[in-house]
Amino acid sequence: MIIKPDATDRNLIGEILRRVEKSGFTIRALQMLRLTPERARVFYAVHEGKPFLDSLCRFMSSGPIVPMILEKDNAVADLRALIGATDPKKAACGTLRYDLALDVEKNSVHASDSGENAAKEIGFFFK
Ligand code: 3AN
Repeated sequence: MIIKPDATDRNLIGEILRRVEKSGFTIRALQMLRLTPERARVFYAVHEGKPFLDSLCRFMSSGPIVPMILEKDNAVADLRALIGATDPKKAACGTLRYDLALDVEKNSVHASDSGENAAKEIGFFFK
């Protein structure tokens, strides 16, 4: 999972970690860093060609982010249920994005969408 710049900017790191831990996830590693736009583009390579990619890379490099490694049985599905849909307007009531996200781009958190992508994304941020 990654806490995105819109959330670090609004002092929501603690609130997000509280929700994640309360939902049964164990934080195994965590750091705070700032990406360059070029590094953000490598991270979001799957979105190459999408109209929102340039703006997304500018946003993801606009301030500090907090990538972390989370552990739980069924972690991928459970985390996506906790955070809600990509667009907070479509996210279910009570989900993290429903409560905290600003819009479809500034949606406060990123979560891996499969075990395979989680392994890749962990390798991107952690040795
Ligand atoms: P999720 O983060 O829910 O897995 P993805 O992987 O489809 O969503 O999209 C990656 C990121 O790209 C989103 N978190 C969001 O910041 C941005 N994004 C996705 N769709 C749009 C869109 N239609 N307009 C603007 N930004 C978008």
